[in-house]
Formats: sequence, structure tokens, C-alpha cells
Amino acid sequence: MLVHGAAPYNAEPDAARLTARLVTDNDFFYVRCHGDIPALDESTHRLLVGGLVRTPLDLSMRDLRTRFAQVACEAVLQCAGNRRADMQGVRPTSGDPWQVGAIGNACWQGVRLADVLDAAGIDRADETLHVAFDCLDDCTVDGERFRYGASIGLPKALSPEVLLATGMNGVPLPPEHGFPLRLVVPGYAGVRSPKWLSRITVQAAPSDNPIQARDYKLLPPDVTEDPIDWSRGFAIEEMPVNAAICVPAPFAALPEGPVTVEGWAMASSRSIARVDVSADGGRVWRQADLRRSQDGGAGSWTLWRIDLALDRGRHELVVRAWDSAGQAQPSDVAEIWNVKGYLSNAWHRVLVEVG
Ligand SMILES: Nc1nc2c(c(=O)[nH]1)N[C@H]1C(S)=C(S)[C@@H](COP(=O)(O)O)O[C@H]1N2
Ligand SMILES: [Mo]
Repeated sequence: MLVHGAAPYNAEPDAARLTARLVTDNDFFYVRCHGDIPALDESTHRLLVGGLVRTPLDLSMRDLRTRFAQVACEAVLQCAGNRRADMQGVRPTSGDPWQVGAIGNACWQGVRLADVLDAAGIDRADETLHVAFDCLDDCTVDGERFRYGASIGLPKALSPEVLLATGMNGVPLPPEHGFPLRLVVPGYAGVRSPKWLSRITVQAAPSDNPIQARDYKLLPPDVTEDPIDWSRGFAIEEMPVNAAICVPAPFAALPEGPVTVEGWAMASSRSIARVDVSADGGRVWRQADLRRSQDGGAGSWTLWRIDLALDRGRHELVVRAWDSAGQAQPSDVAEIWNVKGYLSNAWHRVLVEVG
């Protein structure tokens, strides 16, 4: 793993790990933490469900396993700061310089959030409600100490793909990924998938936790640090269409002969319809072969691959993906620069030397 920080622990896999398998191994799944990883005991862990519900719940992990349908969902988790390093090449931003690996595709096991909300008795018709989540890790952000929390709107919370996950790729959640319980919100930025979850509150407004109220907003380009005017940003939820080259690595020296180029592509609630690859900086494009899991839903990713015959010399490899609505990525990361370095989804460029 490429470790961006030891405490809190933040790390991403070597990019070549991502394209090796359609489902990312737990050991090579990126980790994004805002505080220490809490040591929690599954036998005493409780999940409280309250707020605007008819019957507040106090559930053990056993209750979750026995009282609700057990389901599984293959889905991507991706940090809003994935590929930030590219954006920092334009102008500095705050945050760790994530390369292309703050993303992974896992098969999550657990129960539907909707089933638990229904058991507590909610007003399904009120689409203005929010579902807030409180966690057990102590975070420090900009000198302020608090426990992590976030929220999503009720319509998304009721979508069948949104899980209260207890398992990841067939084993209990590893400690760094939220043991014993986390939310998984396919299609949304990772920040909306709280780990070490202890309480759910149905409420009229979004969470007032700093993670929801201030951080993780997309700000316009004229907003700079000191101090950030958060009211000018909007909360990041769905992730935009994005793609990255995982193989070959940047500045690789390659022997003459066919070169295999591969990577991931992702479009949140839409599917990836086409992936274009260029070996000349984006003048001539060819279409890559696409690969998806058979049981991967809308929230899972597409891996792509193409073999190119490259002449001796320097080449600028470029990838861009298209979603099923014909939406593509911006060509130039300078156009989307923002002071927090979020949603870095411009065409991904990798320089290689052949021969
Ligand atoms: N409790 C808690 N939940 C959290 C976080 C955190 O620091 N604490 N980080 C969030 C962010 S920003 C991301 S991108 C994902 C990362 O999940 P992972 O570490 O399992 O890959 O978790 C989210 N949930
Ligand atoms: Mo994140």
C-alpha cells in the first residue's frame, strides 16, 4: 500500500492491484480515516434507530443478523478526493495526494437500510427527510475534535442497494473498514458511507456534523483557504463519471512490442457505455474492451483493457469514459480545480517511454 498517513491511517493500493480482479481484495482496498480506528466488540455493539420514527429501536448485531433479510451488493466505494494528485499539479489544494487508488469494488453483505427504517416505522412519503448517522471514531479536522457523522436524503436511504454492512467479500468487516457495522451507499462519495456506525436518526435537516455541514462540499474556483466560505459549496453525493489508467505506471520504461493498457471506469448510478484510449495525448482514440461482474449492479465498476502497438519513443497515454447518458469527463483538470481537491475526474494522462 502507498501510505499517505499513519495516524490517522490513510492508504491506497498500488494501481496494478485494482485491475487484477473485478472484486478488490480486502487487503488492497484503500483506507480513508479521519481519526483512530476504534476497537469495538461485536457482542456488545448496539445500533440505535430514533428521531422521526414510530418505534425507536435498540438492536444488537445478532438482531441485525436474525430479524432482517440478509442481502449482498457488489459496489464501489470511492473517496471524493480520489485522483486529487492530478488536481494538485495545477495548483495546491488541501488534502492527501490520492492517486488513482482511492477506489475499490467489493461485495458487501448485510441488511437493507430500508428494512431497518421500515421496522422503526418511518413516513416513506416524506421525501424531504434526512437520515443521519453517528459513529464511534474520534476525528480531528482543522483542529476541532468530534465524532464522525454524516447524512443522506430519505429517498436514497430507501433505495434497495443501500446496505447496513457487516461483511466485506465474505468475511466480517475488517477493523479499518468499519467493524462491526458500516453503511454502504453505492454511487455516492465514500464520505456518505459511515464506518463504526452506532446510531441512525431520521430528521428534518441534514446532519450538523462538520463532515456534512462544512467539509466535503464542492466549492467554486474562486474560493480559496483562510477561511473557506462553506456556504458557497454544495454537499458532494453522487460521483461524476471517471476513469483512470492503472497499467502501465506513470513514466514506465516499456520494451518494444504490444503494450497492454488497463484501468477502471465508474459512473455512479449510470453504466459505463464506452472507454476511449489515446496514445498521442488525445488526438486519435481507440475503444477499449470492457469487463464487468455478472452480478455487479449499477454501483459496481467497469474494468477496461486495450493492447496498443507503440513506436519507440515517448507517448502520452490518455483515457476517457462515457456513461450511458453520453456524458464524458472534462479534458483538462485545470477547468475543475477546487481548493479541497474534490471530484478530480478529468481525462487521465500517463507518460511512458517505449524502447
Ligand atoms: N466513521 C467514519 N466513517 C467514514 C470515514 C471516517 O473517517 N470515519 N471516512 C469516510 C470516507 S471520506 C471514505 S472515502 C470512506 C472510506 O472507506 P474505507 O476506508 O473502508 O475504504 O469511509 C467514510 N466513512
Ligand atoms: Mo473520502
